[in-house]
Amino acid sequence: MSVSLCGIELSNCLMNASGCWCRTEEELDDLNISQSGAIVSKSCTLHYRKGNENPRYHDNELGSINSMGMPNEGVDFYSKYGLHRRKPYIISVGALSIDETLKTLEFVKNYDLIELNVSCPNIVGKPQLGYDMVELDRYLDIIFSRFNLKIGLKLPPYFDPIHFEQVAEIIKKYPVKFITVINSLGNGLILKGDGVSIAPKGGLGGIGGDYCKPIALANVRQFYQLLKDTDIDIIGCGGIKSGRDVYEHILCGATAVQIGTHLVKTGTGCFGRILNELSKYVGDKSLNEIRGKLKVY
Ligand code: RRO
Repeated sequence: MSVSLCGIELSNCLMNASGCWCRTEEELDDLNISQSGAIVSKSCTLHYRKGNENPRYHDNELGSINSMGMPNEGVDFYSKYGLHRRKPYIISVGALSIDETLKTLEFVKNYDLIELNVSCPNIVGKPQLGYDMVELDRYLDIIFSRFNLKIGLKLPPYFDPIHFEQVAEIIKKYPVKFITVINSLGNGLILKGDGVSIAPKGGLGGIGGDYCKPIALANVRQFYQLLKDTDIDIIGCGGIKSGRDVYEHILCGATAVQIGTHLVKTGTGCFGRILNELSKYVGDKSLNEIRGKLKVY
């Protein structure tokens, strides 16, 4: 079940999605002793950030909605946590302004990989960078010209073939190590009774869980095909709650996967159960043999 992600050995292909069970020291400690193959931190900023007003998370039987607003302890905390971990550690950095991202990256230490989050849908007044091709290109140009770090990108869901092509072309210009697809489906709405279920932005928030799986699989698949001639790894994220879901992400081209809503709902025990289920689909093959082998007509 072990995999190599960007040259780093993981005991298995499962990890948490950034934002899920990874903000506080207690949560990170839970991940550290869980059966996940790696830990991903909450997307961090230069300083502590309170985030949006409550209630800001709600779930139902099909998934979740959140508008957390990137609450986090600040980069120094997540960097220092890297000293304690006993498995590969990915620090997620929230891409707010370019100036802040540059300053934050200066402070990132004690990590294996950086996941640059260019897709948070919940910052009031700030569009998702991943949907602005010109700005994304400019942003990456500045970052990669200043830093020689192992950086991957957390991308928003794309829906149109032309957007997949445009993003893939931008990514290929830079030494991007991996992409994580997808972040939550931005600005959805889940009702609770006759009203909204969360407070910020009039109830709009990022949608996770079962709602996301078909879109996540399509994003993994499309980027797998478009990035075939590179060594950029793909981390699948969206709608994973069983071994079968992981298997589907790997068939579409994922090297590793992240678990979000299901982890929040059920806790870190889900990693062991999902691994057990996955082993039945994988049999005596390696994950490398299965990756990308989606059958098509
Ligand atoms: O903190 C959040 O509101 C949040 C972030 Br940074 C993100 O990338 N995706 C999401 O659904 N919520």
